[in-house]
Amino acid sequence: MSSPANSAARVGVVMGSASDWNVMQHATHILEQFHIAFEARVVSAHRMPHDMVEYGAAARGRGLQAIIAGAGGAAHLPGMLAALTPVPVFGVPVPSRYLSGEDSLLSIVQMPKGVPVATFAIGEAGAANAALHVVATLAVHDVELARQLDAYRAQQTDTARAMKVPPP
Ligand code: RP5
Repeated sequence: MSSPANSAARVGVVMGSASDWNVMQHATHILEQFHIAFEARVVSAHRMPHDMVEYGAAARGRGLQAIIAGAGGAAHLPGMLAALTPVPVFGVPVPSRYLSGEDSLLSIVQMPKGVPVATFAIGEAGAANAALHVVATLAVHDVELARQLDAYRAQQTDTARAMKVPPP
């Protein structure tokens, strides 16, 4: 994993708690696969609000091109970061203990007009897809990354075509 303050990072992967890591690591695995420099750290909206403000305010100046933010429950982190920076924020609802992440999803997706958060599915698929969406966004201006994304999709198609049912 990249260090907490990686000056070369293009993407910030932040989460409300270390307990979110099991889900959020699915985003960092994708970024690693595509060789995109990232930093990963805990930035809790509720337990360290001043750090969150600092992180959001500094994001553009530090050269971050995207922020993937995961949180569970009253998941304010993605929306607050989106309020603090023009850098695009990709929100991942982390499954919560009592409401299975539906609370996280609604907290992240229901942003007021003017401050968007691109919101993904609850859990691992959402974390991976958030990173893939970052890859697709960066690939618009990066031919090599676009080639890698095509290869990733082609591989996925081959895997699906090779599937047999019932599974062995
Ligand atoms: C949120 O509260 C975090 O994003 C996490 O999903 C949830 C629970 O945090 P812990 O109590 O496990 O630290 O802020």
